[in-house]
Formats: sequence, structure tokens, C-alpha cells
Amino acid sequence: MEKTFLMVKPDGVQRNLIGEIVARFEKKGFQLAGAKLMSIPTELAEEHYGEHKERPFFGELVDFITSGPVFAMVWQGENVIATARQMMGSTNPKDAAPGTIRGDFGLTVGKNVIHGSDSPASAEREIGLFFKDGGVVEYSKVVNEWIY
Ligand code: DAT
Ligand code: MG
Repeated sequence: MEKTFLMVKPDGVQRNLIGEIVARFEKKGFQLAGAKLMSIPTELAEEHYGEHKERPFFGELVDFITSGPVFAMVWQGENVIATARQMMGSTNPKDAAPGTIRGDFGLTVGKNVIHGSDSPASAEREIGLFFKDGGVVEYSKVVNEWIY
């Protein structure tokens, strides 16, 4: 089953949005496979956002993501990587459609509430980084194949 890495960023945790965000993915039909509240060490933040290390906002990005606890999650389900990105909305909340997480809860690009892997390769890499000591649970709750 396809898996993705999603993370409620420090602004979302501080604003008590964990439950709201988890509820959206649960109600959509995706299955939670791992979750933990954690502080991100600077080295992990730099590695996670490595693709942006030459960008002018890199320092700010690392400072922000390490500024408070995040809620790191693994979700699974059909097309979960692309669908979760759609449910998150555009990177800049000013461009994110109402009904998306960033569209409903975000104001500025720096503090945009949630992270989600953008491709199968990113999902595998990010799950490996954040859940390298385990914590991804394989289980099934299928009673009938059409109940998802
Ligand atoms: P996404 O989080 O939608 O995958 P991204 O990978 O392009 O977006 O950027 C990672 C994060 O970096 C993004 O969630 C917020 C921050 N960011 C992106 N562009 C920015 C900018 N122009 N100024 C400040 N922060 C930015
Ligand atoms: Mg990205």
C-alpha cells in the first residue's frame, strides 16, 4: 500500500490543529500507520530540507521547523502521496484553495501548518529519516474491501 510522510509543523501544533488535521485524513479514508510528537534536531531538519539548502529562506526554514514540537506521521492508502498534497493545498497559503489545510488555516508561506512528501521517492526518503528507529505499524482494518 502506498505510504506518505506528513507532519504538522510547529505552528500547527501550537495552534492545536493536530486533531483537525488527523481527522481530515481519517475521514478521507486514509489509514494512520505511524505518529509521534517530537522535536527535530537541527541536523535532521537540514537533511529533511536538503533540497532547499541554497535557497535564501533555508536558515529561516530550519529555525522554524526546529522551534517547537512537530507531529510526524505516516499515512497509507491509494494515491495517498498526491491526494494528501491536494488536501494540503499550495505551498503559499495565499494561493491555497479554501477547503485545503493551508487554505483554511495558513496565512504566510513560512508558517504553512503542514508538510507532505511530494513524490514516492520523497516519501520513502522522509519516512526513512523520521521513522528510522521503527514505529511504522503494518495492520489491516479491512472488513469488506469496499469499506475504506
Ligand atoms: P512544500 O512544503 O509545499 O513541499 P517546498 O518544498 O517548495 O514546499 O518548500 C518547503 C518549505 O519551505 C515550505 O513549506 C515553506 C518554505 N518555503 C518555500 N518557499 C518559501 C519562500 N519563498 N519563502 C519562505 N519560505 C518558503
Ligand atoms: Mg516540499
